[in-house]
Amino acid sequence: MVDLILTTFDWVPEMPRGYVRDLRVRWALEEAALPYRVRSVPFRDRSSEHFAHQPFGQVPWLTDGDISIFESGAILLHLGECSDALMPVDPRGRSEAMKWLFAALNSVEMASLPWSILAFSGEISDTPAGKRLNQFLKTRLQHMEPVLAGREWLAGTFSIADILMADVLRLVDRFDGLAEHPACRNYVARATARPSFVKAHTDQMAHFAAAD
Ligand SMILES: N[C@@H](CCC(=O)N[C@@H](CS)C(=O)NCC(=O)O)C(=O)O
Repeated sequence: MVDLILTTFDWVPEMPRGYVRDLRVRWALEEAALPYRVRSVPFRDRSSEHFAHQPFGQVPWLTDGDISIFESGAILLHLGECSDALMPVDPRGRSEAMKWLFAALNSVEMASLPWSILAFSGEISDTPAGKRLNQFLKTRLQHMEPVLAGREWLAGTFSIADILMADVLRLVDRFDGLAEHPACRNYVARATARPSFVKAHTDQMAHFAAAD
């Protein structure tokens, strides 16, 4: 019996396809070869049941038996406990993975997400807010650059930290924000060349296309 059920929207507009955060969870589940099912909830009419699982009315969430988890970082930490393919086994390696997982969300994504929103609307280079966000992101990328130039994966072996960091940087790359940071760009390229990413991405694209 499959206990792991990943919930995402039934449909999203073209623009976010391939970037909806259920992809992080699909990617981790594929890396760990854990069996799972994908369930859809309406994008347009969000029910009280939806808010009971995800208090912001967003996706994804994962149920593991009677445990329901929202926040992609928390879901990946949960899955990291289930599989050595997602977390180093030694305490030092696990601590590295956890630090970098939080760094991806709290230090990089907190700069990259507002940057991406402005980059998408073309307001990065010609508004004061855009220029400030550009500088903010640049300082984060400048510090990631030597880290990623010096190692293949953040915690030694591939882990949930890489799923989050690569997915966060992938969105920056989409708007050409890694042009001056080749180590960050190469890291995204090697992470997204992994068969588990390719499968997760293909499955997400097919899922949303099926609803058109
Ligand atoms: N911090 C949350 C963010 C979730 C999130 O932003 N989900 C997006 C899809 S990627 C969403 O549901 N957007 C619709 C909305 O905010 O109404 C996580 O990492 O799980």
